[in-house]
Amino acid sequence: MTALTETADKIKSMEIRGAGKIARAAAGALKEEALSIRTNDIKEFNKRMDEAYNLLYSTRPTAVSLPNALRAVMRYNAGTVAEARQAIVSNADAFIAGSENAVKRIGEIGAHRIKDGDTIMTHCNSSAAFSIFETAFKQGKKINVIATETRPRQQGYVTVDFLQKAGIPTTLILDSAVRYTMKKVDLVIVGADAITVNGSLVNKVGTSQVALAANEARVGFICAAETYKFSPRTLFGEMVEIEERDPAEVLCNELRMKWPNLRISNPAFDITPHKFIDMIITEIGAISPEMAYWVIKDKLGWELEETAEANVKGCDDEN
Ligand code: RUB
Repeated sequence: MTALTETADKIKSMEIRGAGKIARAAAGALKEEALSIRTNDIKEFNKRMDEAYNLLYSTRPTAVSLPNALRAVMRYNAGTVAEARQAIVSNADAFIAGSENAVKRIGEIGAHRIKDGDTIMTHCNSSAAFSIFETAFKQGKKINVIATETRPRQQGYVTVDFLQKAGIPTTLILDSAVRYTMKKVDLVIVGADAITVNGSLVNKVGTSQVALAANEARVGFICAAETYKFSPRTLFGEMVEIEERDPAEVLCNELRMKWPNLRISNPAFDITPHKFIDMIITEIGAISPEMAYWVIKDKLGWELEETAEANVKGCDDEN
């Protein structure tokens, strides 16, 4: 097993999970692959890198950070293998460092939104959301974080583990207790797998229910998202694919055999409409969801050009 296939397997099996970590791991795997390919033939090298790209791309479908990271690393135009290798290594290093800085900056910006004594609800496990909690706590704000269990993979336990290790007062609740508990909450902060061009949020299934409950209770709903989680392809009308996962995550084998005709649906993510989101905290600032178009256009402009070119090329091919 190579470093590349090992990373692809870990993303697929969710040993590496969470949109930011997936993106950084994929960037690192492309770098390792570039360093390990033994050829002086640039065509052969490019072919092997394309295969690596495709393998990583196919691991999980929803987190837009993954294709954005892969494309950022694969932006090279080289005549020799040495040049190509150098460009990939420097692109990957820049992406990973930029991503880590973005999470840190989101923590600093987001902490301004937290008041001393706030009770904050979160769902699933998000490094960007945790960065905000940790920064606010280190600033001396006395916060209490309510973490949902997040069935079926219990990412809430990961969140609880982070929070407890950081010494932050934490309460764990069942997903079904969100609405009942909302009356004690001052603010909701969640992460993102993707932000669409109209500012809607794709995140762990159940996020939209948390947002609805927050809206009903007039509780602010904030999303923490690095700009590489914004989806350029949604500008061209493409939808973000919602990952459908194994029914075995929902019901044990014994019960599935007992009810052989039972259908099980296990979507891993859902979509929170922009009207339920008060603010998106990015590394370039706290913005309203309506500004998603500008982030895609200005911050991911290069990505957009390439997507547009690909679309035009696709049309020509069909004509
Ligand atoms: C993880 C999830 C997280 C986002 C943001 O889903 O929905 O909220 O990925 O995380 P899964 P981060 O566990 O299925 O990957 O802020 O760490 O990028």
